[in-house]
Order: sequence, then C-alpha cells, then structure tokens
Amino acid sequence: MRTQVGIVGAGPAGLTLARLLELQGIETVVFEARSREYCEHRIRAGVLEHRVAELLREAGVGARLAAEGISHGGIHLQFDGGRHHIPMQELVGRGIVIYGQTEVVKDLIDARLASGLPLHFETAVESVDATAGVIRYPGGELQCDVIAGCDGFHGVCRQAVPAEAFEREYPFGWLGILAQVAPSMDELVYAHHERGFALLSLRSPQLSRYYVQVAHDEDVAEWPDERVWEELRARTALDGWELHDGPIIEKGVTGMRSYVGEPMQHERLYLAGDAAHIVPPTGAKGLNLAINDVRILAEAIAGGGLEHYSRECLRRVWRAEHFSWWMTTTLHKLPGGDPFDERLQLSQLRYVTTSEPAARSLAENYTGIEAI
Ligand code: RFL
Ligand code: PHB
Repeated sequence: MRTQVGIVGAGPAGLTLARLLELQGIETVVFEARSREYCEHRIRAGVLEHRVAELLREAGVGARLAAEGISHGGIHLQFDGGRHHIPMQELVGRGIVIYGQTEVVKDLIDARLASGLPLHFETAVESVDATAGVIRYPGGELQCDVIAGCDGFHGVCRQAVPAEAFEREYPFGWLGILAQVAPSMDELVYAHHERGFALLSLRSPQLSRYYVQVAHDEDVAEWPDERVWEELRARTALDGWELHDGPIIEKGVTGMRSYVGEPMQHERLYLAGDAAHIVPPTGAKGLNLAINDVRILAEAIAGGGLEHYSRECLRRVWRAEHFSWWMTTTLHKLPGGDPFDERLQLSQLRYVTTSEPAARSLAENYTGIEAI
C-alpha cells in the first residue's frame, strides 16, 4: 500500500490537512485511533480566530459554521469588582467566532466521507519511520512520500522527531462544565478573583461553557453541581448582573501546560498541532495554531518549500506561547499567593483596560496576529 501523504490523527489538524490536500488533488490516507463517535463528542475548544473561520469557509466546510457560528466583537476582563470590555473589532478590525471544536470536527468528517476518501477510525498507528516514510498499523504498513503527525500530545509521531523540548507546567487546572442554560453574558468573561480564575464562555444560545480554576490534580467528584455554581457566582459576581444556572451535562478537569518541540520536522515526518506544541487554554490558541500549521504544511506540500515548514510555523507558535503564558499568569491565582505577584497582575489588567495601545495589543493577539 502507498499514498502521497499519510496522516496520523483525525483531530482538527489531521482532518483540515486532509481537506486542504484534497482541494489540491493530493492523495491522502487518514488513521484515527478512536471511534467516529468519540472524535465527534470530545469537548474542547470553542473560539475560532477570524482568519481560521475564513479558511474553513474557503475550504468548503463552512456552511454550518456560517449559519450557527456566533460572531463576537470583544471580550470582557473582570477584576477588582469591575467588568471591562475590550472592543476587539473596533481596535483591530476583526473579532472571533464561537463554534465548538466538536462541530468543526463533525463538518470535516462529513466532508471527508462525502468525498469517499479513506479515513480509518479505530486504527491506532503503532509507529512511524521518518526516514523510510512508513506508517505501521495493526495488520499493515503504508508507504508515504510525506507523513503528517497530527496525533496530538500523546500520539506516537512526536517521539519520532529528535527535538529539543521547551516546557512549562502550571500548578493549577480548569474544571469545565457544559450547562443547558442560555449564557448569562453577551461576550466571554475572563475573571481574575481572589478565590481563583473563572471563565464564562458558550457554545450556542442554549448552551453555556464555564470554567473555574482548581488544583491541577483536582478530583471532579469533589465538585457536585451546587459547588460549581456557587464558585462561579462568587468569582464572577457583579452588581446588577446575575449568573443563571441549569442542568450540567458535562464536567471535567483539564491540566495546563506550555510545550514546544523544535524542530517540528524530521526527514519525511512533519508534526502539526498538539503533536508539536501545547498552550494553556487561557489564550484560546490551541485549535487555531493547529489549523495554521496545516495551512502552511498543505501549501508547502503542494507548492514546495517543505524544508522551511518548521521555521515558518514556529514564529506564530512562539507568539501564541507568549500570549497564552501571559494571559494565564496574569489571570490565575498563583499558589503561594505572593501579594507582590497579585499587585503586578492587577496593574497589568488595569493597563490593558485603560490604555488603547495596550488593549489593541491584547486584541491583536487574541483575534490572531496577522503580521507574523
Ligand atoms: P487532537 O485534537 O488531540 O487530535 C489528535 C488525534 O490523534 C488521535 N491519535 C491517534 N490516531 C492514530 N494513531 C495514534 N497512535 C494516535 N494517537 C492519537 C487522537 O485520538 C486524536 O483524535 O490534536 P490537534 O488536531 O492537533 O488539535 C489540537 C486541539 O484539539 C487543541 O489544541 C485544542 O482543543 C486546545 N483548546 C483550545 N484551543 C483553541 O484554539 N481555543 C479554545 O478555546 C480552546 N479551548 C482547548 C480548550 C483544549 C482543552 N482541553 C481539554 C485540553 C479548552 C480545553 C478544555
Ligand atoms: C471555550 O469556550 O471552551 C473556551 C473559550 C476561551 C478560552 C478557552 C476555552 O480561552
């Protein structure tokens, strides 16, 4: 068996790459360890940068995104008892689109299957040979001109690239819930609070997605629904505003890590998305970076310049790493509770909510920096 591009992993990176290469007439085979059902229901990101939403539309997988995606022109930062709006659309001329990663994945899987192209679910790749261009899976081997390692942080491809690792772990995590209730706010609220960080987000006009900062190894069992709502209320309280609750239909804890492996390529193997880098979710960058990597990879496979792939991706990756680290360390309660750190955080939050150039810098990064 042989193909032009063998793709390991059917997350947003692998599926988007498969779609972009299909449009260029390049042959691909996609392997995915999990079932279709699992991939379509794994709840993760919800924020698409303006340009990423545009790319999905241009790739012909944006019909539902155009109909159901919710455009936001700003976000709120809350601290010190006040809620402050960052009008991103006004500041940098673009906003974000709220559309769940689950929906992006469903649209891409539908498109792939409608084209009748190979996508093998429940087929975990065992190993890849970067030099020979071989993908090994239970019961067979696939010879590829190029292998795209899109199998996330816990996949097998990352280990096949001799890379230098740059890493930071954070001593806290997020408890996330999905609730069947209309969002209580018009745009996302990032809240700095002495009890810890909280984030109010959404998936649709009927579904709210809320997070509270917890310990990195927090046991979900310690968080009955009532406790989650109490903590969310305490951390986002504002005079004249109320957080509405509803049935919680999903609850989970996620850790926080920054990671970059350099370079992102070795011989015939090219890493993209979480397989190459991880950001803490505070900047909403993970999914966006994954899609940006494969945009660059698809262009290089179709048009040449694969030798520069890693270098080109890493410029944006490091910008997003810095921004995500900055959002994370500015908004979370740092264990140990050093009052000096807290004063620095509040000063920084006051700065970005009062100085227009500072707010513009935040908006430029949050909506997806163009000049990089
Ligand atoms: P994925 O989505 O992890 O997909 C990798 C796929 O590879 C499969 N796989 C294998 N397949 C075959 N053989 C093997 N040996 C395999 N090993 C693994 C896996 O089953 C999986 O299907 O990586 P990809 O495509 O790089 O996409 C990255 C994004 O999923 C990730 O960066 C984002 O979800 C991060 N993230 C956010 N990003 C944003 O841009 N905006 C957000 O608002 C945002 N919020 C979040 C997030 C991540 C979160 N969690 C849970 C980590 C919120 C949360 C809570
Ligand atoms: C989400 O809606 O899941 C979400 C939004 C913004 C973030 C992280 C996650 O920064």
